[in-house]
Amino acid sequence: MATSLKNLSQHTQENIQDISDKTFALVVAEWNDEITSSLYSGAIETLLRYGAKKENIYRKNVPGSFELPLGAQWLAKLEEIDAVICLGCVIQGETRHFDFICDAVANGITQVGLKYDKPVIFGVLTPENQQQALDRAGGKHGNKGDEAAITAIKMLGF
Ligand code: DLZ
Repeated sequence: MATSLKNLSQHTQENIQDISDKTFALVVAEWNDEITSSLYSGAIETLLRYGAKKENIYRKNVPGSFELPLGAQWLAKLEEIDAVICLGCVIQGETRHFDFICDAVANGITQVGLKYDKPVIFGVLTPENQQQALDRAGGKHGNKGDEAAITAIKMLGF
C-alpha cells in the first residue's frame, strides 16, 4: 500500500472511498461461535453496504482467537487481498489464560499488518462475560464487526 501526499489530499476527512474493486478477507475464530458469527454478519453487511462485491469477500475460520494472527498472515500475504479483518471473542475467565491470549492476539495482528503493509483489523471482543459479548455483537452496544469493517474501509483510504 503506497501512501503519497497525492492520495492524502484526494480523500474525505473520513477516508471513505470506493471499495467496489477491493478484496477483503475475514478470519473468524470458532470459539464463542454465537458471538463471532454475529460479528461476521455485521462485518459483511457493512462491507456490502459500502459497495464491496460479494465475490471479493473471503472467509477463513480458525479454531480460536489465538490462531487469528496466523490465519491473518496466510491471507495478508496474498497479493490479491487488500485488507484482513480478524473477528474473535475472548471471554475473561478466572485464570491468566485470558491475558496471554489477548496479548498474543493483539501483538500478532499488529505484526501481520506491519509486515505486509496492509490493514489487518483487530475485531476481537474481550468481555468479562457472555452478556457483555452479546451486547457488542448486535446488541445494545452495536456490532463491533460492523466497526471493524468500517475501520478496514477507512484504512484503505490512506
Ligand atoms: C482455550 C481457549 C479459552 C479458554 N477461551 C477462549 C476464548 O474465550 N475465546 C477464544 O477465541 N479462544 C479461546 N480458547 C482457545 C484459544 O484461542 C486457542 O484456540 C487454543 O489455546 C489453542 O491454541
